[in-house]
Amino acid sequence: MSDSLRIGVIGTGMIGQDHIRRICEVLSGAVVTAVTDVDRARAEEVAARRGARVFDDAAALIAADEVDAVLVCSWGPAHIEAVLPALAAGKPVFVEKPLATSQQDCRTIIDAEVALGKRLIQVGYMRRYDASYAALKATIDSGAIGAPLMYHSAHRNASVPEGLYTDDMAVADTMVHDIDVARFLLDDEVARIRVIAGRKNSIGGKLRDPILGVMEMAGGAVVTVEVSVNIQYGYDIRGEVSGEKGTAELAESNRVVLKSGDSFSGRVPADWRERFIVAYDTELQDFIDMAKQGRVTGPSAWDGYAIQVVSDAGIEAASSGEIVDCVLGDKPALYS
Ligand code: NAI
Ligand code: ISE
Repeated sequence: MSDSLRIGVIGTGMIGQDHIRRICEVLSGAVVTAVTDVDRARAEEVAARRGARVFDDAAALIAADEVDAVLVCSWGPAHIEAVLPALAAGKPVFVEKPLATSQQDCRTIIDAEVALGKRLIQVGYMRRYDASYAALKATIDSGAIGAPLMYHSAHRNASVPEGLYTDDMAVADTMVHDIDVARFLLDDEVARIRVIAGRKNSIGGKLRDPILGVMEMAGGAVVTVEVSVNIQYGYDIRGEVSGEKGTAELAESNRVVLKSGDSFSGRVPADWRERFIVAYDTELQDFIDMAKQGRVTGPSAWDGYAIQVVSDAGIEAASSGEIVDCVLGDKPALYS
């Protein structure tokens, strides 16, 4: 391997281009040598700007000598067709969330990685790399608030593309991040979930918005997650853990509180690219640093699978109104 990790990017859409920008302009130790996209013109435009080569498809890109590691930024249903060949080629692979779009596909990926005997997959659950979430986790682990009893999360998007964003996506595309954070903060798996939809935000048209997910962790802690996707005022991410002898919550993410006249105010981020910009940088730098050593340590295929199980259960719970169990089965030793 050359000094720089040579990365091939599959999917040059919104987040693919954002990750390419950070690899080329912000991070160290890696270069983008190859890209592919089913929209060839888009891949060519990005490649021309970044000095990369365009490949016909994911298989050709993964097989290329000039690709040491793979970044999968295509649509969710296409993730598995890139992750499995990358594993078979023994190349570290960073795959954007979700790992795959069915539990069976996630299991197939886990089986392939377990058969390989080492971790090569990192899933793009970037909140674990956010300094505020890391501080919240450290506070819980320090014992300062005693045993955690409840975690309250709010995940509010200013708006979503009308007609493209569906009811199920509120769970499968958006709540998945909060599910990951709950598992991370509480160091536990989700045992069951209920999803409540009350009064609709009329701005969202027919969309079932907002929703409230209520989860019970295996150890008994309770998690609530508000997902709102038409909140208008910005991208507002909140989290508070309530423990036996105290509470700990994410601080506001803006750096300055302005006091003027008789009020105070601060900026609300526009979207996830602004709110989590440093977390995305940190997760990818971690991937690059680890991949250069031939291993991967970030959010794992098991995390991707466990989140998919809860996401599927959440979608079922939202349509049935019932409490749905989340059954994971045995966790392979590779992920312990
Ligand atoms: P996008 O639609 O802007 O880009 C996806 C690109 O993948 C498109 O250019 C499309 O032509 C291409 N593509 C689709 N199938 C392909 C295939 N089989 N081979 C090659 N290219 C293919 O979508 P966006 O927003 O960039 O999302 C991509 C992925 O990133 C999704 O899985 C999404 O959930 C995830 N994402 C993660 C975020 C995070 O906060 N971690 C934020 C936004 C997206
Ligand atoms: C998007 O796909 C993401 O992953 C963002 O992090 C999330 O906040 C947003 O709701 C999703 O649509």
